[in-house]
Amino acid sequence: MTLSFDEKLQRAAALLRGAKRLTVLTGAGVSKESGIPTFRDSLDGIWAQFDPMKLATPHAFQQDPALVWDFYTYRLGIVRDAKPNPGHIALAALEKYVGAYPLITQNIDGLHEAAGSTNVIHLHGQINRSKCFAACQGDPTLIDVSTLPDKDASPPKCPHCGAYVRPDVVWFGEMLPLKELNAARNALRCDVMLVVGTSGVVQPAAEMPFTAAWNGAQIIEVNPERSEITEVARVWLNAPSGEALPRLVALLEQPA
Ligand code: BJW
Repeated sequence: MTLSFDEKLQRAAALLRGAKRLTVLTGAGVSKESGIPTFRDSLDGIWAQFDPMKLATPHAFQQDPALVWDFYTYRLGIVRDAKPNPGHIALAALEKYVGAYPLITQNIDGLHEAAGSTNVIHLHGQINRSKCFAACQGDPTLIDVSTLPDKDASPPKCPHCGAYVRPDVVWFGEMLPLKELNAARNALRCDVMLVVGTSGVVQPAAEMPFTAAWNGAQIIEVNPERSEITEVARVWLNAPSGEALPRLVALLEQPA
């Protein structure tokens, strides 16, 4: 039976109303309506313009630190100009109805906190932070670049050991930060998982909805396009998150 979009919204709202433990997983799609490009959209995705193997691996940084640093400085500029969109705001407002819940994000832009979400788990780091490439004082050795004498260098050097400073993001082939990874894995013991704006191709985030479903969770997906997650979704809201999420949260304000 094919449900209308309104019926799917009602079904998703019913799942959220009944949730005892909700977890949310987000990807680049949730920030697209804030003007931050996704990675894999075929026309305007970041990887359609730039080669990830030349820009988002430790090897790439060792080969050409200036190129990689400049790429992230350019993207930091986009992030600094961006504001949370109605999708981020709806996810923060959801806490009013279900209480504070773990929000696992692959995004590095900080827009969930800017919208007011209180329990954000950053799986892939944060672009507005920098750290020593050599992790000389432990992992991560965070560096406040604005205080460095060579802050305009591309890239600046670590004040402790002289290694290059790099963005505090997770590149391909790198381990995810252990504390965040453990927090995310604990959050997979939930009864409802809302998955928003991810293609579901990058591990280990991609396996998380499948693990949650295996643990008994009902999966709600918000994504205008079919993704690797759609097959496990109980409800697929095929619309942009800036439209679908405010409508979903508005339904929670009404009596069931
Ligand atoms: C909307 C919308 C709207 C549009 N509303 N939705 C085989 C070979 C080599 C490596 C591997 C391999 N198999 C597995 C690996 C490991 C690798 C991996 O998964 N690779 C795959 C690509 C194959 N993973 C890793 O390396 C990870 N580490 C790891 O596994 O460690 C263990 C290990 C260590 C050593 C050796 C072996 C294992 C680390 C992954 C790090 C990912 N980093 C990036 C860059 C971060 C920094 C930066 O920003 O530059 O993270 S890559 C990029 O992809 C970024 C994202 O967080 C991540 C996920 O992307 P996301 O969010 O899903 O975005 P898109 O663009 O893919 O999708 C957007 C979606 O939104 C689409 O579905 C749209 O339809 C939708 N959308 N508009 C809602 N308005």
